[in-house]
Amino acid sequence: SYETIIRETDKHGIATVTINRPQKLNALNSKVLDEIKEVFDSLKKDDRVSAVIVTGAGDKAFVAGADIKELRDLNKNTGEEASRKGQQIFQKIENSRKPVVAAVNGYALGGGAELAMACHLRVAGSNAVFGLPEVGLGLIPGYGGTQRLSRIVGRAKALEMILTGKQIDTEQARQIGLVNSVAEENPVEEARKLIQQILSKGPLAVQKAIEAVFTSDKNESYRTEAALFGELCETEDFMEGTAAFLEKRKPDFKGK
Ligand code: CO8
Repeated sequence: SYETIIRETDKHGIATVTINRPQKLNALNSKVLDEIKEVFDSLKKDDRVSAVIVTGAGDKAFVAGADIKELRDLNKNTGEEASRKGQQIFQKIENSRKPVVAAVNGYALGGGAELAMACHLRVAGSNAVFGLPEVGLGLIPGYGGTQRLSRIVGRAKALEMILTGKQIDTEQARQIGLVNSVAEENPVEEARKLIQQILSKGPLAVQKAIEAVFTSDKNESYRTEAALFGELCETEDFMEGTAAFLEKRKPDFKGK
């Protein structure tokens, strides 16, 4: 039983994890992160589960990012720690040897895009929106996004998205390879079809293939991302960026 997550399993052993805070566009507060950790620990141990779909509740958002209200209290140390903690939770998803597919149904921004990128594959509905808006808050992505986006779409496109914070739609995301396939109707059903193709193959080969593909990703770069994220939490720009979001106004950055 979870407060912010719904976990279901179908008769084929495909589990669905739904992030369930629709009134806040499924933003990731500490409770959601803790529950993502718990649910992936339990899915790993559950022999009835062969694959996992991650999606968001409601028809507007997959996940609209880390909860900006909670971000406001961070300083250099707690910012670095929070980033490391989230990175490690998302690493659990990537480290799953059961295939994990994100079914992106609406906004996947900031930490939400990072959550989708930590999944092995991504399927999107026609209303999906991807973006890393952190620079607009005086921040950088802190849940592995600076590393994973480059690996998925290449450094030039990744830098463009990270530096401008611009949002892209489903079709643009498909063109750059951020999305593997587009659902005509329901992205969860499309993810299920993709998973069924995978589950018809040799199960051990699928596990080893995931392990082989991600083997080079365990390096210091995540630690650096977290340290830089922490440094930014000490700046006036960060205070201004997050305050501006919550006050629903444009930020006035001073570069300090
Ligand atoms: N955090 C907290 N609350 C949020 C968030 C969020 N990320 N996104 C939406 N909400 C809330 C809104 O405040 C609003 O609440 P209320 O009704 O109480 O005012 C409710 O959800 C509905 O949102 P809107 O009214 O804003 O809906 P709109 O349709 O007008 O806009 C958007 C939708 C465009 C998605 C808009 O909500 C938005 O821009 N959201 C923020 C997107 C964003 O900047 N995300 C990045 C956050 S930073 C991040 O993810 C960093 C990750 C790394 C962290 C590492 C260490 C901690």
